[in-house]
Amino acid sequence: MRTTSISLQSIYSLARDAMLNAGANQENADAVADTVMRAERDGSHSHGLFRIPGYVSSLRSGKVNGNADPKLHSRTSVVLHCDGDLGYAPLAHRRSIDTLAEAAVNNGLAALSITRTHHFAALWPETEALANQGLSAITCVSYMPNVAPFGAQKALYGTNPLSFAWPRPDASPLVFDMATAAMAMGDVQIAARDGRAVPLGTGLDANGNLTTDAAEIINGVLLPFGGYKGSHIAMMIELLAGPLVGETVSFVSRERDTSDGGPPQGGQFLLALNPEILSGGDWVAQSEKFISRLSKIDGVRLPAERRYLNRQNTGPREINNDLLEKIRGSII
Ligand code: NDP
Ligand code: PYC
Repeated sequence: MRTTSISLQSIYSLARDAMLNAGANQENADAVADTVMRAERDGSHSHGLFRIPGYVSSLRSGKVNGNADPKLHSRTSVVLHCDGDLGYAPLAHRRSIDTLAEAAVNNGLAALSITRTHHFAALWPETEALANQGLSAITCVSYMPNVAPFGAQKALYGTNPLSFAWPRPDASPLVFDMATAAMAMGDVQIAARDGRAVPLGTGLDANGNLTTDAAEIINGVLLPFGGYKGSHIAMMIELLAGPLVGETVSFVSRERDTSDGGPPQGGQFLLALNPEILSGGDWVAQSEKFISRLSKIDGVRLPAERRYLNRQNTGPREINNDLLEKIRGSII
């Protein structure tokens, strides 16, 4: 794989210029570019610049509103709703997360439903931001069908990621962020692009056979992680990120999508929990004792550790040459 070394600032500028050029206004372009730059910074490659061609396609097709003006309002003191105005999710997050945090800080917990949005990114930016305000957080989104429910060979679920974060007063939050498919589709696509095999169990080819060939899986179907248990978590996410928040499930998202290469319209569920109020104040010593015990076990590493380590490196990142050429070529 041939790559070019480019600075984080240049990654941000490239993403922003691609978005502006495809019709996004400054605020929407900035919100997406910042998310993309932070993904590359942390080594979340399948959700960094790799996604820009899809972001651009859906702006150009008119499916996604590049001038979205997401509106947040309170349904109750602990239930907030953000109408994404058919834009990309990062601007809806910018306009909602602090208010969600404030509601959870004051009331012990709060939920946010986001509708009419297009999510094409990692989820850790949302949960990490809430944990940085002293809260535990859970969020999930669905997508379009590319994962077969356990026992099936046909897709019904999206790759449906789930992220959880836990606040640590003297350390970076504990965060996991994972697709409920055996592998995120973005990583399968990157493996196919780079000619790499994926582990057996990742997915099936178009004939329903297990394969390690990433390209065959793209034409076939992904499997859920962890057999029927992961499958049920994917099912839960369909309901939480769809009907619960006033949006829809992956197969309906596909039916109304224009197949322009970008993400479909969908919803997002976020829950913020204040351990200070829920525990009555005695939570830090207990959770730190647990995390310390966990991290000291031989062979264990904490989720997010890899990303935090990458984040310490402020130098340039290696970006695939074909991808760079494609993004630069899209900026007319
Ligand atoms: P990974 O399987 O790479 O990682 C899942 C989680 O497990 C991460 O928190 C990761 O931490 C942690 N982890 C990985 N390896 C280990 C290990 N050896 N020991 C302990 N913890 C580990 O992620 P996925 O491929 O499942 O998902 C990638 C991204 O794709 C996510 O950010 C997800 O949000 C995004 N996605 C977005 C979708 C959308 O619709 N918007 C759909 C599907 C996926 P660390 O990061 O530190 O490695
Ligand atoms: O990697 O599966 C994925 C994915 C879907 C939408 C955004 N990322």
